[in-house]
Amino acid sequence: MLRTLDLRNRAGGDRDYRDLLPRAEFDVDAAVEVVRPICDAVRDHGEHALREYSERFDHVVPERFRVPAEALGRALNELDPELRAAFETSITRRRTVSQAERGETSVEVELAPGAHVGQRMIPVGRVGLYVPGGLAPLASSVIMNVVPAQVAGVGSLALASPPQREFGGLPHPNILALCALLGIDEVYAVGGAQAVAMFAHGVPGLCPRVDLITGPGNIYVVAAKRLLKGLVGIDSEAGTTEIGILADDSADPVFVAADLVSQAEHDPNAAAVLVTDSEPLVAAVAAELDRQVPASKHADRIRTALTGPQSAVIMVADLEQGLDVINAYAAEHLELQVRDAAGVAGRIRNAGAIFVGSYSPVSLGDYSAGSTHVLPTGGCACHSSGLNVKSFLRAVHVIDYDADALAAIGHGVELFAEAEDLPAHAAAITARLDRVADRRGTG
Ligand code: HSO
Ligand code: ZN
Repeated sequence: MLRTLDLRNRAGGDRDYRDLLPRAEFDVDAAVEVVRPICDAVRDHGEHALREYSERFDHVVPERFRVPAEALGRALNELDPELRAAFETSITRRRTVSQAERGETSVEVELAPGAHVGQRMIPVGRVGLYVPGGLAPLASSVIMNVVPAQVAGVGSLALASPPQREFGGLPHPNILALCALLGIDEVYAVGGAQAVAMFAHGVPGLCPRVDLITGPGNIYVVAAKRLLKGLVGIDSEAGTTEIGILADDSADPVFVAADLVSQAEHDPNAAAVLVTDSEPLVAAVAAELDRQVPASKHADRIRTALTGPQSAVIMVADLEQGLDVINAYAAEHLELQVRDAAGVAGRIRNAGAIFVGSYSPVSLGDYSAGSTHVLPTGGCACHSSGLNVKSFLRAVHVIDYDADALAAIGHGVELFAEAEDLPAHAAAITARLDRVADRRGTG
């Protein structure tokens, strides 16, 4: 089912492989032009525009875009107790890891007597969290967005998710139940680019504008985030799901196939890439895919994803080449199903998240491992991080020099400013040095 790309005779470093590796088409710039009029209309016409796009894209117009408190309470009451327990486990684990992520919150350095520079981590004031509806409404994304934001100390949190026709224009009940469980009461039944525009511009009488928008979404959501970035902050541009697996002949083909299938289930454009030096493993995985795919509920989109140009088996000569290739690919999710997986994990430089060994499948991380599932896709893992507590904090430097401390280095600053031909910068220092000199003269 997966095509094979044989790199065994192509020696190179990880940068050499980047252009050879398969990747889904994700033309955000083209989608930006599609969403521009939508975002402009939400800015200019507020709820009126939301109504029009809801009708057009969601095929339902919610009675009220702000989900009433009773609907949140009802969803929680009607939640199956066992599922509730599973939600709670996931929340607890993500929260425990988030608290550790927060780490040292402020630093203070004394550079010389009276010369202090500190750094304070200040939470973003108001955040808009987006939870997709799409092919499968991802209730787990509520946890992945909300928990780190709460642990960071964000004061005002709003969440938007598309209205669902089958639920009378409300977001999926599991999404609402999770909001209730997490204490989020500002929830909007608004989806797609419209939701991003609502958060970025604000809608009078409905939703005050936010400072930062986070969360995954389809290409139109990503495009709207790209368009409105600057006006509002965004997290990374999470695109279609990807799984990369580095496996050797010790890997279990049942697990490897199941994990490739699991992420292919998200979307016909999802990417599944297996990097291995073992021909017997490739044969066994192929046989497993032939068995597992037809038996899957979403066989059609899984098959489309696995046979698409973005997915492949990549044959490498050995583990060393496999590491170069997998570092070049910079997978959103990377599984290591190799001997000494923990040792190999230490040699991974580019991946959104690393899943170590046969019993840490991506599906575990999608729900309950304690890690985030909002991760950089499309190779962005070589420069960006997944959503975490720090995504909701700003590092603010605090500069506190007294007169003597400034006087001690002031002349150098004046010289520096003059070297840049910015004499007014120098003058701001000189004014103070003169004052210190006067005081010293009279003192
Ligand atoms: N694998 C997806 C997240 C997800 N999977 C949610 C299931 N539910 C992107 O990381
Ligand atoms: Zn998933």
